[in-house]
Amino acid sequence: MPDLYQKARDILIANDRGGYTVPTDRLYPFQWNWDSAFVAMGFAAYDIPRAYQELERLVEGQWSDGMIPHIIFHAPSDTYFPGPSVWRTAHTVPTSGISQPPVFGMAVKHVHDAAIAAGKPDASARTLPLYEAALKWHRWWYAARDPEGTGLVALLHPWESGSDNSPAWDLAMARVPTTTDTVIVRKDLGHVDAAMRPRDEDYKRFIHLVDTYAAFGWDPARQWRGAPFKIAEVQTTAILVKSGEEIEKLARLLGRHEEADEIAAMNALSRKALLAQWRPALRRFVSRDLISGEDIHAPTQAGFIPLLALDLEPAIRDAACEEMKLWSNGMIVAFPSTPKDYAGFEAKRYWRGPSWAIINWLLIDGLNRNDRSDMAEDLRRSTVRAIETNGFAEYFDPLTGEGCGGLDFSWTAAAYIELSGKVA
Ligand code: 9WN
Repeated sequence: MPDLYQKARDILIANDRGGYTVPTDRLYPFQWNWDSAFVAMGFAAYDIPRAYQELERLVEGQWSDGMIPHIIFHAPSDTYFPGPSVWRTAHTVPTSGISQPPVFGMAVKHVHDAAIAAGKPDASARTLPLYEAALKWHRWWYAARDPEGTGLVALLHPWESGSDNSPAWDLAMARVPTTTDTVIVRKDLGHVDAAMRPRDEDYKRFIHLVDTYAAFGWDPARQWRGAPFKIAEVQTTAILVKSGEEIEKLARLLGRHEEADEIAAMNALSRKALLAQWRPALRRFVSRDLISGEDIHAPTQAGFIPLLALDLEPAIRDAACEEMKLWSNGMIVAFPSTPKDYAGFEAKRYWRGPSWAIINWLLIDGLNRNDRSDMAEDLRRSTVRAIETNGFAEYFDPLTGEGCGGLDFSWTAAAYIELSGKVA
């Protein structure tokens, strides 16, 4: 077995906390939602029961209204802020009160397929409750985060995007007050260089939003009415549709035909809405700020994630691909979360420029879907090379290739297992 493949597996073992995987030691000491979905797909390559378990443990945090929160606090830890006492949610396994990109449906199908391919007799029985959890969660997205039925789901907190300090939120976040009821005690700066993290100003606004929604008792309707930050977002919607397609297939395999039709209708609505967010002059898709009513023009990787969920006509696909090539030009590690000629670009600051293996994973799937296997293969090779050269870092400086943020990172290990093409 090649060394790095083994190293990736060792990282997942080291980050195991009892059937769930923390993103990395100390910096992120709990179970994170989309991290675990990627990790489960990594496990599916060589340990199917453990892959199922990762998703089952995540579902322990699912709320009765269907939301799967972005953090599940299975066990206490004082190395992260904000912890359960800041979130003040009512769930019995303590959780945060917001969600994260719904990669879960993709993961359930991926693990199910691996279980079937391996001839596991209990595959469908073990998949069924996870499929049901996914369906409940998808219904939640449409009910709670698109109550007007537009097809684009909205985020009420930047942490819900998974791209916390993206330049896409700059204008919307500038309107969010910096006042908080909570004392902010940043723990992240004890683990990584402040130059790689969101700024204090960002944290004040992140926590202002948490305080606001906690005061609404985390009620989705009250949050929708009173949210100071509300973005109809293309990356999340595209991931929702891709997962929606996967759970629609599962519904049919499991004989749940009415549910399959219901899911297909949600997917179709969102596909149409996503396509309407294409901006030919920008050669990418854009999100919409629901408070200002305006398009968000700041350039970020999110503008290309819809390739994952849409079969684009050649003119649109080729324009998007040309733009992607422009952004990748001169990068040691593509794909930058913000292009280098944008004023807000910062090569090491988290979601303001760096490249992320899991984003590349999604883009590779999107390029393959749209018959651009040439570009997909380039991106796959460059992602694998970045990890082989710079280690299993949380993310990479696109200009130098330097590994940044947390080290021995679970989702980078999972991406390596998936993208390196190596097998145990
Ligand atoms: C807040 C765990 C998570 C990822 C996110 C990433 C970062 C948390 C933080 O770490 O966010 O959720 O405290 O910075 O932005 O995508 O899921 O890896």
